[in-house]
Amino acid sequence: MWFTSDPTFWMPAQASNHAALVDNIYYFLYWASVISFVACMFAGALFVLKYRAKNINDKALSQVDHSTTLELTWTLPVFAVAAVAFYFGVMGFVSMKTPPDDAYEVNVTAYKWAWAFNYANGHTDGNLHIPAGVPVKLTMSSDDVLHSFYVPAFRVKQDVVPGRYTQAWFEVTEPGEYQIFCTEYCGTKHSEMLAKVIVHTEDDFKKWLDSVGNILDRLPPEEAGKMLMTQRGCLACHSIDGAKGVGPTFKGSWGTTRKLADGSDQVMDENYVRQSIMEPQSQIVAGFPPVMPTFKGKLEDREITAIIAFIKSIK
Ligand code: HEC
Ligand SMILES: [Cu+2]
Repeated sequence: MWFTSDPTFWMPAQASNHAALVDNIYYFLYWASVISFVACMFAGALFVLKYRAKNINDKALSQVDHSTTLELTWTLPVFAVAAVAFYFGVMGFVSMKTPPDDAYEVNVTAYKWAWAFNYANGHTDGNLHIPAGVPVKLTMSSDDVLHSFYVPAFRVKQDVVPGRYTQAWFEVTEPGEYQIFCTEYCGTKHSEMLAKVIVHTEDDFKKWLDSVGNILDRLPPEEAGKMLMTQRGCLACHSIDGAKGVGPTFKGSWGTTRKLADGSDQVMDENYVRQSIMEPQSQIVAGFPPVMPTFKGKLEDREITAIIAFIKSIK
C-alpha cells in the first residue's frame, strides 16, 4: 500500500512522480479516520456500560464539570493529525504547481468532445505522446466549455477553462499507456471524451516526433490525409470500411448524393467536405445527430486538401 507502484484494490498503479505523495496523504487520512472511528465507538460502548444510571436519582446523571486536561487531551492529538496532513498537502500542492524549468512542453486544447495535443514542430495528435524520465508540462485551454484533464494513474487532475491557460506537469518513469479522462461534465458525449497517454523511451519519442512531423511535405496527399484523420480523431466517428459509426462512412462516398436533414440533396464534393469540416452544423446528413465538432482554426487549408484527397481515394 505505502510506497508501491503496483495497482491495489483501491488505487491504480502509481505511474507518475506525484502519485506516491497523493496516495500517502490519502492513506494517512484514511487510517486516522479508521482509528478514531474505532476508538470513539469502543469508548462510547464502554461508557454506556460502565456509567449507566442504576436508578433515576443516581448522582451520575448530574452534569460533569469542565476539565482542561481532558479538553487538551482530545484537541492536541487531532490538531497534530490535521497539521501533518496540511504540511504534506501544501508540499504536494506546491510541487504539483511548480513545473521544472527544463520540462518538455505540450500545448493542449480541449473541445467537445476530444483532446488535441500540439507539439512544437506543429504536429497535433489526439493522444498525448511523451518521453519517459523527462518532466512534461501541459499548457491547456478549452475551445468551448469547462473540461478537466485527468489521468488517474498519475494522480493528476486539472480543470481546462475557456479563455485562459491552466497548467499541469508530471514525470513518468516507465514507458507504457495510460488512460486520460475528461472529469468535468461537458455535455452528451462527456463520457466518450477519452484519450491515451503514450509514454515512449526518450529515443522512441524522438523517432515518433520525427515520423509525424512535416507529413504534408513528406507523404503523398492521400497518405497524409489518412494520418491526419487518424490523429485528429475523425476515424473514431467515421469508418472507411462501410460500417456505420457515429457519423457516415466514407467508403465509396465520393461523388455520391447525400440527403440532408432539411430535405435537400448535396453531392459529396470538395466544397461540401470542406464546409462539413469547418461548419459541421450548417449541413446535417439525414439520420445522423449534429454532434460533429468544428475543425475551424484546427486544420490548415493544406491539411483539408490532404483529407479530401484521402476521402476521394476510399473506394
Ligand atoms: C464526434 C464524432 C465526429 C468526429 C470526431 C468527426 N465527425 Fe464528421 N461527422 C459526424 C457526424 C455525426 C456527421 C453527420 C452529421 C453532420 O452532417 O453533421 C458528420 C459528417 C461529416 C461529413 C459529411 C459526410 C457525409 O457523408 O455527408 C464529413 C465530410 C465529415 N464529417 C468529415 C469529418 C472529418 C474530416 C473529421 C476529422 C477532421 C470529422 N468529420 C470528425 C461526426 C464526427
Ligand atoms: Cu470534457
